[in-house]
Amino acid sequence: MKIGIVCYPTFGGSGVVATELGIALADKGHEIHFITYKQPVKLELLSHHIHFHEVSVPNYPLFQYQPYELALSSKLVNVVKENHLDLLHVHYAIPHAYAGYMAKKMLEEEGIRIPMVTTLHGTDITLVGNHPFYKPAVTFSINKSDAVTSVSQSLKEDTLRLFDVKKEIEVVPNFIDIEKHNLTYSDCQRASMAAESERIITHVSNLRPVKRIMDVIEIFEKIQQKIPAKLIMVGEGPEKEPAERLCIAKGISDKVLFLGNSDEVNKVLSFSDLFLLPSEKESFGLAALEAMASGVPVVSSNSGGLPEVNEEGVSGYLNEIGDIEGMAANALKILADDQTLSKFKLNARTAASRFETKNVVPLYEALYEKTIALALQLK
Ligand code: GMT
Repeated sequence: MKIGIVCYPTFGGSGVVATELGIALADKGHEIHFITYKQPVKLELLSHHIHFHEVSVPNYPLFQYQPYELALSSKLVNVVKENHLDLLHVHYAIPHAYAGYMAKKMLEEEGIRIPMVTTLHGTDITLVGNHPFYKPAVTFSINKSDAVTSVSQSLKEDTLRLFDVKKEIEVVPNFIDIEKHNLTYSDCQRASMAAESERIITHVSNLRPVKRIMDVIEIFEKIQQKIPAKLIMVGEGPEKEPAERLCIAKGISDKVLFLGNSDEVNKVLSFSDLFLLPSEKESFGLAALEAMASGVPVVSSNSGGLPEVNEEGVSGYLNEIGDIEGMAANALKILADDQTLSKFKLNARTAASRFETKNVVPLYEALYEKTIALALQLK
């Protein structure tokens, strides 16, 4: 199949999933066209199966806001026509599903019918899309998609609760290439982060308020009062500075390393002992799955789709949002002794294997085939 993938190219769950999906589909012989404003961060290599089409928005002083949707829908029309695409798969409803629908309508005028699959990722539904300024357009573009998927059962339920959606929503979970998480580390790499006697706790995110970064710091503060430990914070975002200030105020800044955005998350995970994800909302928690795939147990909140990923008492523990005491106590249970920690590490990897690429990508392929066949019938 010839598939156009529309996504955000930046660090962040939906862009990573879309990119990994494109790479996995290209490995299976499909022709993949990424259409976005920058080459996706995880897309290192272009090949004869993988193409990248950049959407540029010319800057015109009349506009206070440059019209990205307009540029994207025009680009989609051209890419679909020039490359004879069979299907568009848009990740994150805003504004991708909307621009995709406009492109479909323009193409129909020329007798070209292309089906569109929309994947809902989380904040496009629970945070941003739900805002009254966007809601009518998001509802419209979900209902006008030829097929809709969500990354968890929880997100499907949120979508049906928050929007007047008439389309069937199929749950296709996020996925992971376990082999890429088979990394080993040298003593010297670990030693650059922590002493041998210290446990390494890690958090990876875009450091936005929804991730409850201050909870991460407070949970860690309690852990390090009981056992020697270091906290590694990976990512950039608005909560970074307040978190750094909190570490200074608490007198623990020598135990917390802020690494910024990193291409070496898997390396950091390979020597981590515990992952913290106390988010306010998390439709799936790809970061938790990546940690588990690296054999790192997870202490998380029980929000959204996290209970579908992190298995209570097996790959880690789940607490109510904001339960700092509970999360610290559960972290200490896991880190208590080497034997318990090893058991949780092993379990985390086994639990992650439920989401292996080879089990999930065929679900998308089957959906594409069904959607294309339906579109052909309607011709
Ligand atoms: O985690 C983020 O805030 C980034 C965001 C995104 O859309 O890039 O992540 C969402 O999509 C990920 C991939 O499907 C999910 O794993 C995250 O749970 C989800 N984030 C939220 O729901 C807050």
